[in-house]
Amino acid sequence: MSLMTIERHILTEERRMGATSGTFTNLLYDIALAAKMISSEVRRAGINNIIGATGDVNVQGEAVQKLDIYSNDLLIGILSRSERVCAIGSEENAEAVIVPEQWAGKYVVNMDPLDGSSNIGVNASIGTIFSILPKQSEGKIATGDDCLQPGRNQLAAGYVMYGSSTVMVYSTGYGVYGFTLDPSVGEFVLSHNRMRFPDRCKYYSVNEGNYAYWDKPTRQYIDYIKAVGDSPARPFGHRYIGAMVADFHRNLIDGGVFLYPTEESKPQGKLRLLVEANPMAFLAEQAGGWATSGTGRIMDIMPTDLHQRVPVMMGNQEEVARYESYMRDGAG
Ligand code: P6P
Repeated sequence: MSLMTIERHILTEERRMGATSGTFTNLLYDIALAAKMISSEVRRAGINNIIGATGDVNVQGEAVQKLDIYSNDLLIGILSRSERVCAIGSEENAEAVIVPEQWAGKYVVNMDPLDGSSNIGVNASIGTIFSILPKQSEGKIATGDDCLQPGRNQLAAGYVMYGSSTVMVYSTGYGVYGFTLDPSVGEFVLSHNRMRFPDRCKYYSVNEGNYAYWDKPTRQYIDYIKAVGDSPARPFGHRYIGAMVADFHRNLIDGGVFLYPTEESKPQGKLRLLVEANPMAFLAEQAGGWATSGTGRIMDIMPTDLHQRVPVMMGNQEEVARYESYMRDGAG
């Protein structure tokens, strides 16, 4: 039986990208290594006293979990000493981390080191999200603006889901591939080859508790997919776990859409453009889906702030198009 490990797969992807320096391959190796280490901590969180909040609040105004800090420090430590990265934009850091000249490389990484961390205490799925971009600024030392690039500039993106098993999903622009961690040997092994959204949209993922706060077109769209009907077969099932990675992963495998729309108190939605929406939008498009802010392609948005938020609807292409028609014209 020929096992395709993520390391071997990354090598084939790098050749397809025409990148031969090995730097890109090594960067993805580093992220896979960090994923294995975070997975080990997540699996032991209830034993090694790493569950729970630190008592701090992050730049997002959210309670910081111990695993957030562990994951963020680990990824920054590995990436900033890898000689492949020049700047890191993290959900946990107010400013971009600029790598010193002696360690600086040619790639930028934007990341959410531990997404959905409110799920830690209840043993529900959580994830890591990453986005890899080219350095744009002149000179060896990056600037914070190197992190502020539109999603269409991404060279690669992916996520790690710490669920019933640990799965790493990534794309370098040549399709989406999923690897399951075999803890007995510590290897990510190819388990989902060329992932594509199924044609049928089976699920929708949104926090229904916020229905009263949504704009009217969003409420009308959700009412439509909950109504009994054909073409498409409705109502869609509702699945929402409070971690974007887990909801996205289920919709990618079973067919579905994920939404986090604007609300009265969240005029730009909740999700962060650079560390959540853009990497997941890259994967959505690579898997034959689409990703919109409701009024336009997420990956075309020109960022102005490291932590700017964006309304999100992504997944099944037909449903994303339908939602955009509701947002443009009212009821479809
Ligand atoms: P709510 C996690 O905090 C996150 O950023 C996403 O992973 C998730 O989809 C969303 O927020 C959940 O937000 O308001 O429904 O709890």
